[in-house]
Amino acid sequence: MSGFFVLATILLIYLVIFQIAKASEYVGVLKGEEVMRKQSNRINGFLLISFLVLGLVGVWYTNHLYAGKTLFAHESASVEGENFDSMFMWTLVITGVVFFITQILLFWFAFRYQEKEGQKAVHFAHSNKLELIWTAVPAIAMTVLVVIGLRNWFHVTKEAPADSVVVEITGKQFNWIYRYPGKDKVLGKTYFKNISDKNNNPLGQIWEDKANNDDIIESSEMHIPVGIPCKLVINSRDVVHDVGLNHFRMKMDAVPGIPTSLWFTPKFTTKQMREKMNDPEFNYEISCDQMCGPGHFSMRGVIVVDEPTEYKIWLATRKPNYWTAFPEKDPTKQAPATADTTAKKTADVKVVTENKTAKK
Ligand SMILES: [Cu+2]
Repeated sequence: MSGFFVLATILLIYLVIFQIAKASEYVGVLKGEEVMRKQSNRINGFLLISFLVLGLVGVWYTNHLYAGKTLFAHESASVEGENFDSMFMWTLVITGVVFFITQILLFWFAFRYQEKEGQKAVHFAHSNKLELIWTAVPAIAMTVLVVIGLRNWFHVTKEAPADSVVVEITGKQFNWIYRYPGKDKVLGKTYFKNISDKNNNPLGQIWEDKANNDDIIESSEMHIPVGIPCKLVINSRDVVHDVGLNHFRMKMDAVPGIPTSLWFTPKFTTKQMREKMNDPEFNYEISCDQMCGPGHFSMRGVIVVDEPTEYKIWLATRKPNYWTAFPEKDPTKQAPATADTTAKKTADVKVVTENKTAKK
């Protein structure tokens, strides 16, 4: 019903405008075309200058409304991200200056130089000087911006420092899977046809590759240490996703079959950031920045930035995915001969016996 009223209102508004236009046309015929044109020129001039003033007030108001909430809501949480912040600032300053100059001139000229008695516009078909200015100035400005952008891009996508912590992050509909290379510091090879959630092989690890035996897989949170460069190897299991790390000012597409990578150095631990932001609930987030399907909105990942020692302890308590896929290879599940309590031994023996029975 409300749809019908909206439609009827739009139709009525259209009819009113149509009638006004028609009426003013008749008035024009009565008054004479010359008088009518001058009058509408004055109205247009006034409307254009009002638009300029209202537009500038609108620009000021939205900036006032969103100041500190969108861009630069907090300082970059990564060392490399600082470069991106200053790049954004420079881009904003340059495009801002151009915006104000061009928009003010555009509307002011339309108002100032409207048709007037005895005033005639100068007309010239060609000016080398003008052409040179309006080609060279934007070209130089754009080159500066592009060069700054490329320099920052090459910096975070180049080979990461040798002491980097490596984490592989794989997007899938609709969450993220994190993999750590384990003690050998090598991520084992994967093959997409091996991917099987049922067989505890969510990334398709090739078990013949021994580098896979100590790889740790996590799906709840990604932990990284503060102050140490972190290299992300980015993958996708299905469609194109995008790892968005707005606190660190980083972002990279996750493309199936084409691993991408970037690196950054976290400046603050999650704990420090909670104090800084005065928000005990604060978490570093991963957002999927590429529309990837109906569950896209739910691809929120959490990054926990720890002190290096905390990180080491956390990592040491993780189990390789190899043990999950092949529980019989898990040494912690096999009955240890010594150094354990009798109760534990009995429990382990029971597990082993059960396993054996299950196999039969
Ligand atoms: Cu997505």
